[in-house]
Amino acid sequence: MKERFKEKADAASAEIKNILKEHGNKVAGEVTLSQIYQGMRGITGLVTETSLLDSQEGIRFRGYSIPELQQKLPKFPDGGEQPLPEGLFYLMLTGDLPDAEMAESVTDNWMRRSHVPNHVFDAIDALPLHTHPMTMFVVGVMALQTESTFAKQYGEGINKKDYWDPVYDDAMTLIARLPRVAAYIYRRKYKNNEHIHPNGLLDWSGNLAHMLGYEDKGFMELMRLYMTIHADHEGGNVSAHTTHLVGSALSDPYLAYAAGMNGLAGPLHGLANQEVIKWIFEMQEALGTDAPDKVQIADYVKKTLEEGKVVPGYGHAVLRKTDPRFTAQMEFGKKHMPDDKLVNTVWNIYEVVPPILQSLGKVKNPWPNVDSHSGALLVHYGMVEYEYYTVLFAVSRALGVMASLIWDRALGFPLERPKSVTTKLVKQWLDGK
Ligand code: FCX
Repeated sequence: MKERFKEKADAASAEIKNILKEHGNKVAGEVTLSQIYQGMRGITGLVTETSLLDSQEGIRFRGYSIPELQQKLPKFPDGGEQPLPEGLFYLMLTGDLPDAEMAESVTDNWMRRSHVPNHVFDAIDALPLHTHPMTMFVVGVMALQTESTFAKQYGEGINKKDYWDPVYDDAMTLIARLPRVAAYIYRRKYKNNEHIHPNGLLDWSGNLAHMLGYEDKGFMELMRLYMTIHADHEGGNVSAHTTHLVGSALSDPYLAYAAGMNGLAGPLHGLANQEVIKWIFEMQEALGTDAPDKVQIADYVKKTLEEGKVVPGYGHAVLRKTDPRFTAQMEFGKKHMPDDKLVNTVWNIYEVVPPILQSLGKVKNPWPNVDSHSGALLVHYGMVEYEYYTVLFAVSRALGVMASLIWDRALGFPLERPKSVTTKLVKQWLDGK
């Protein structure tokens, strides 16, 4: 994989140099004052090679939609139907679809790198048990940073042409170690601090499921799907953009990823997956039923809005249709648990919420995003500890942001530093000064 990547990156680097030489002054868009003040929506200002988001169609990874990935990526040998995220990582990094052998070599590589040093567990253990799992996770990642090859080689004076190499090494090691760190947090916080040794015969996601304590083959398949669909969502979302931005200061991959995951831990981004289940549980309690009907759901949604809160799991900064990551999970639910009450409630919410949000007249996308479905599938298999859910999102997101960070360094992208203004200056512009 590494050699293939290097070939591709050298070719892409030469191509980009030529594009910039010939067309560097081409105007790619204009910026309005509203965009400057309102979250830079729609401003193109980043290059991210691993995936591209279309507002109508959803995400494509190197040109492949989620259904195409489910069809074309290698599966786990014992009758697996969901794609192996190892294959997705290979695809995002090299641009090529891997065969089963290539995906397996990624699994083996990560298994070899997966030993987590003891001080990482000590750092997590130093936190009180009520600490949020995402805080524990980021502390664990920061403790892993002691192992950074990039930080070490930079300190020794590496040539900038070679930055990508230790970044590749760090990215691979970091991804390899995350399942153990994530499982350790889960077992410490919720399962009496009783830990489960890795199983070297399993794939990256299957082994995560095993170390979490879930041996059900359905849960392992869910983890493969989950780790694939949450991996990447082009470059402008908070976690990907932050990782890229911090990495541009030549902070090593551990520092950059930890920064990105602090962004994922926000309720408008990845934490929405815990908020959805929390909100549904609260609704069930308020209504005194675990199977509310559509009228009851509609009333509860209106109450949520009247209290000045968002409906978690709905809306998106870029998407304007139902998220295909939602649809992939709905199909998984229809196949594996069609009669599950909570999953059916998620589907009823899907029928009720969009028209209500549309009627507000200000919500640009009334449709569900990835987070509105994921929790109900986890609850089905017994994982009810919803505060933990964003950690699973974070493990998956490492695949996309690390593949992109390797590309960033291979393409020699510089320090990111956009211009900011003051309102005083804006008023001077408006006065024509
Ligand atoms: N419920 C209630 N109001 C909503 C809403 C929702 N689900 N989604 C958007 N709105 C509101 C906004 O709060 C804003 O109100 P305001 O003008 O009074 O401030 C207005 O509609 C316009 O916002 P809009 O332009 O449509 O959306 P943004 O691009 O600003 O924000 C997010 C996008 C995702 C942040 C927004 O839709 C939201 O808060 N959704 C709920 C949280 C969520 O599910 N986040 C997960 C997103 C994603 F999938 C992920 O990162 O994991």
